[in-house]
Amino acid sequence: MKVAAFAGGVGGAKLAGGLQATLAPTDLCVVVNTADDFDIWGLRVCPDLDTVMYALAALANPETGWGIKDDSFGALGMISTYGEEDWFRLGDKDLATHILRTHRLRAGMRLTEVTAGLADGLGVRTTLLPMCDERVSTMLKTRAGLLDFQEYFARRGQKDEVLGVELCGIDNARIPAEVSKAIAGAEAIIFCPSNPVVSLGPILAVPGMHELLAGSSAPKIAVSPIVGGRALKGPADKMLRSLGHEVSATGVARMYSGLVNGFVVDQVDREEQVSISALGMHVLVTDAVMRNETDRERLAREVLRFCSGLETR
Ligand code: FO1
Repeated sequence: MKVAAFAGGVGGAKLAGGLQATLAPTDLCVVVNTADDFDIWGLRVCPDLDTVMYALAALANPETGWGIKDDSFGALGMISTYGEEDWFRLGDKDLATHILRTHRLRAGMRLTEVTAGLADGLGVRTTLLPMCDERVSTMLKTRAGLLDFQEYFARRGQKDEVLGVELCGIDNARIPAEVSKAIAGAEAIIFCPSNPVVSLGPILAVPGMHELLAGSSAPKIAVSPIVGGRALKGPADKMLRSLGHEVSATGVARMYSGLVNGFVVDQVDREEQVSISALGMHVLVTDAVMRNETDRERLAREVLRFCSGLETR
């Protein structure tokens, strides 16, 4: 089954890993959020692309979910010695990725091509695609002012209440041909359990994305990133609340209403089956929390089986 998956950071990377382990290598394409990307010390950093890439290359740091396992921080220590702030924890091996990415982008390659080259270098056979080649930046309205995403996320530790979200540059973003092709050719489209506002939100906001999805007759399913009223990881629950959404699987399903025809919830949220079905979605209730590799593969298999079932209905 040819699958296109939409993913943000750590939650998306986990399910992408499970899908990769389950599918034939040429059958999976992961489209990743790039609105968290930013520049630091002249380097272009793409945290979500790297989080997914390292997970698919079995290089991810198991403690954080982002960065590279067993990385060292010698360069960052030296940068700090020079008097720069070190709140964004870039490891030595990770730095190599950003140096090469920046070098290749400056040489005129598209982010799509650069990402393919880096993933290939790490032996990743899954197709990894940025949502667009243009620069898009998530900016968050808070009481402390308009914050750049990483300022909010990594520097200030997600403590600010998010009152609004702006996607700077989104109007100029274009769906890359590779993404159009992957979605048009997909036999299942999966929204990974990523933050619906700042991870999958930007992917869905690329002009033409809704139309592209609507043009596909493939089953489309989303996996809830909210379990028992809480985010599996990160600030999604706080963000949903402050932006006026219901903090529940149903709340997320509502945000994807008209975009997906299937929704996956955890056992603890089984009672929400009724409210989600009322949105016109088929519901799969399962153990949706991925604690380890076994969980990832099991969930991926169940999700794919769910998609096959929707196909034949
Ligand atoms: N997240 C943090 O909370 N603190 C960090 O210092 C940090 C460093 C970092 C370095 C490379 C990378 O690829 C990701 C990194 N992240 C860090 C994660 C990143 O900010 C978030 O995962 C995403 O942007 C949200 O999906």
